[in-house]
Amino acid sequence: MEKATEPGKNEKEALLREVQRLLDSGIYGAVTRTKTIAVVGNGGAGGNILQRLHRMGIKSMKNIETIAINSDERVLDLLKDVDKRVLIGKNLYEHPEGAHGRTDLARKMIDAARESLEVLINPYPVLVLIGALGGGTGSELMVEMSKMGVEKGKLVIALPIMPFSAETGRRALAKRVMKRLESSGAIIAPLDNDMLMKDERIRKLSMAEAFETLDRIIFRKIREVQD
Ligand SMILES: Nc1nc2c(ncn2[C@@H]2O[C@H](COP(=O)(O)OP(=O)(O)OP(=O)(O)O)[C@@H](O)[C@H]2O)c(=O)[nH]1
Ligand SMILES: [Mg+2]
Repeated sequence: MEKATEPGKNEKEALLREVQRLLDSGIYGAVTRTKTIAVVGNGGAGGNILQRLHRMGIKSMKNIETIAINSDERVLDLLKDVDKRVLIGKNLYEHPEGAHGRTDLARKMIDAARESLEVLINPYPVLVLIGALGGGTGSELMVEMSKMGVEKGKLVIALPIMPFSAETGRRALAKRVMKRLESSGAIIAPLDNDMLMKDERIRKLSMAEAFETLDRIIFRKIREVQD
């Protein structure tokens, strides 16, 4: 990662323009002012889950738009099916590659992109936030996007995922982040990767298959929100 510099005005304006372009594109125009739900994938896990929800047919639900936000350019570029992909951190790094588990760094990247993120969520009265806690970007985005949405009077439903207990440091960080998320005013439906270790049948699956069982739970929860 290159050395951080102060965010330049031009780069901020470029991100704002990019977000405006995203909003002007795609199905957005057709469904403006209908009750569109933004399903937002935050950080690495959030984005990957969102991409898998596309494979599971999330777009067959009405009035859903998907948005992935991450500070890892390469990971974000892989999410081909997601409606809108928003890279943060470009104000601070030429090629942002995540926050390396550092919430302070993630917070800086979010602060530099705050204006654009506010514009991004503006059209949607309902936000469903997905992301795992314990890393840098997803943790901070879950908290900050929740607060931002609630402050703007939106219905915010957060689906935070606790990391495995075996990830000791991450689990401890996730617990602290969860407390902050709880005071954001969002409706919270927590999920836990440990759940995948407890079930005998799931334990026999590969990691990818195990994650898919959690994806299916998330899929069902989004359908409940949509109904
Ligand atoms: N259920 C589920 N959990 C995941 C998945 N991928 C990662 N995780 C969990 O998510 C936690 C956080 O990791 P990431 O989402 O990659 O972290 P990040 O938000 O990108 O944070 P930084 O890379 O530090 O900026 C991990 O410790 C895992 O426990 C996934 O596909 N499904
Ligand atoms: Mg990451």
